Amino acid sequence: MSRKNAEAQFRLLREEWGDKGIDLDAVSRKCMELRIETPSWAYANCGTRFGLVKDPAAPRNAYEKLSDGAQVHRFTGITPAVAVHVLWDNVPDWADLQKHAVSQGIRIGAINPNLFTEPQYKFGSICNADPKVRRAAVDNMKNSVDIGRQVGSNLLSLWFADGTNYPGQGDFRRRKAWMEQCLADVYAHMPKSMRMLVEYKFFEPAFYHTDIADWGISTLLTKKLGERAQVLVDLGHHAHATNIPWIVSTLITEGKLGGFHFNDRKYADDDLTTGCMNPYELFLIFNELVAGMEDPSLKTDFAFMIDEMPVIKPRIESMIQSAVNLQEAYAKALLVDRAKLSEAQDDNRIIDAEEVIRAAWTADVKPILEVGRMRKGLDPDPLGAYRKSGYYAKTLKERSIPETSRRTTKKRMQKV
Ligand code: PSV
Ligand code: MN
Repeated sequence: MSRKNAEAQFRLLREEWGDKGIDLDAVSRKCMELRIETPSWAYANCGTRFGLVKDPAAPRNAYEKLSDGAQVHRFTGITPAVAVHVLWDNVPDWADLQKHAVSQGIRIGAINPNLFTEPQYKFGSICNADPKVRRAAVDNMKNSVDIGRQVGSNLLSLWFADGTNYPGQGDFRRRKAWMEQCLADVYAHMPKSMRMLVEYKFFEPAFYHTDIADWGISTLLTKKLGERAQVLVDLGHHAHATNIPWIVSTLITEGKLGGFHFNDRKYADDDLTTGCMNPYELFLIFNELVAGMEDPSLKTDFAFMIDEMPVIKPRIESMIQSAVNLQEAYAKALLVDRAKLSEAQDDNRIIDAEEVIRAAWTADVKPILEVGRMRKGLDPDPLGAYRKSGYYAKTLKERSIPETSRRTTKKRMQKV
């Protein structure tokens, strides 16, 4: 849509929603204040267990991953941080990597220690029967806490592949005790400004049981640990038909919703573009988030992160799509007439309640977001503007040169 058309449409919508008591200028502003982290691992070459899908323009090290992440922020204006995986993104000097990020207009976000790739974790990390492996896992997490301290990141994001494949393979009770001890040790090492987010996933890589399989066990663990330990909800980590909006609402009331790994799926943990399959569910999740944020009796601070693997899509474009889809879901949730909804709920007027939700869900929010971007000096169409920027062609050319022949990045790189 042209800039003029967007403005004209926005004015019409502003009048329409203004009559219903909703301030579209505020909605547009809030949507531009949304903050979402993108994952460093989504920019790199990634694949499935059937093989790696290579992109010749893919970043070759952590510096280049952050440069790519900066592009998403440059065009969307809402993704100013990139989450890093300690191991996949290892660099000799994290402060230098942060300096690079800042020079690109972004920063390092959540620190994710990797507790599953190395051979020592074959039988698990914090639930491993071998105390030496549990110690290594704790040290690895403490190292991530220290990296966070160094770069000024306040989020330690934890996911454990721990589980068993066969009945009888492990002792559930002993594993739970080991897990609690290890996490308490790491929690005590965190500075007061840091939060620990504990992610759950019901299966994979383990196929019989997983030690942190659902939000129930994450909540139990984080409650025992303390206020700065919270649950991380990854949208791909539930059985089908699980009501995620309800989980979200419940966690908010308990002060235990720490953040999200946004993505979408058709089958299991597909890690597809956020909002590509179940946009209505995404909107319903945001509906609960907004309800929670607008409730003065609740304390909320959600870390919004994307966790995707754009295996066959151009990575930066895919991230822009996800960020925009998230912004649309948020915009729609801000349009829900909460007073009207509450009245209909109290009177058991089911159809009226549902119609309030549907009025927001079916609203055209594109002009609201386009105007919001223009007011921030951005192009109203982030994907189109990125495509026109020529960044992909530029990196394709640069990154086709073997890295060993490039002095600067070679010095910095340790592991892709
Ligand atoms: C596990 O499936 C997960 O969702 C965790 O967040 C990991 O850190 C991430 O994917 C990348 O493998
Ligand atoms: Mn995840």
